[in-house]
Amino acid sequence: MKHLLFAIVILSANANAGFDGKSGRGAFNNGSFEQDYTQWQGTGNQEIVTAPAYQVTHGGKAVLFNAGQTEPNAVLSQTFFTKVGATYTLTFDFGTTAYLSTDEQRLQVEVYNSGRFPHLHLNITTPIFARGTGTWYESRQYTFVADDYLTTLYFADVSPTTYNIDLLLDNVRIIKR
Ligand SMILES: [Ca+2]
Repeated sequence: MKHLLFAIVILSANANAGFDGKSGRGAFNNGSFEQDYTQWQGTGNQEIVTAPAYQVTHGGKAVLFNAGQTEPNAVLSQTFFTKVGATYTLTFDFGTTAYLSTDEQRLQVEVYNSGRFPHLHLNITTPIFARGTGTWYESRQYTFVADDYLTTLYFADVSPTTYNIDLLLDNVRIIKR
């Protein structure tokens, strides 16, 4: 009887667009940071910035890492429901804003399942270079196959320098194919 009850609870959670009221977790959400850090866990040197003071790629807000010559040490993650066996596309825009710099900013991207048997799907470090004074964005896209009902997307600012240069992130999308 206990097993039957468990199965019913899981089915109803899936029916409600994957939102679990108990854990507060749901489908991937707020990838454009328009609700600030809602759904995200963030530590280290990072903040929400708004247009037009900062260039963003979607809506009116983005995340800025290592601002004001602070150490690049930020970590930002979101855990969300996935369908076991489904293929997902992760897409995001990341940028650099700089003053008289051609230095590099570097973003580490990890995707791992966060259920009973933690397993890494993706671990990539991707660079973006400044071209003087201004702001430049690029997009990246990766795919992964979920093998758990909970998946975590993790970003880390692993930039080699902070001097007159910052890292931006916006418009993170996770789409089931
Ligand atoms: Ca945004």
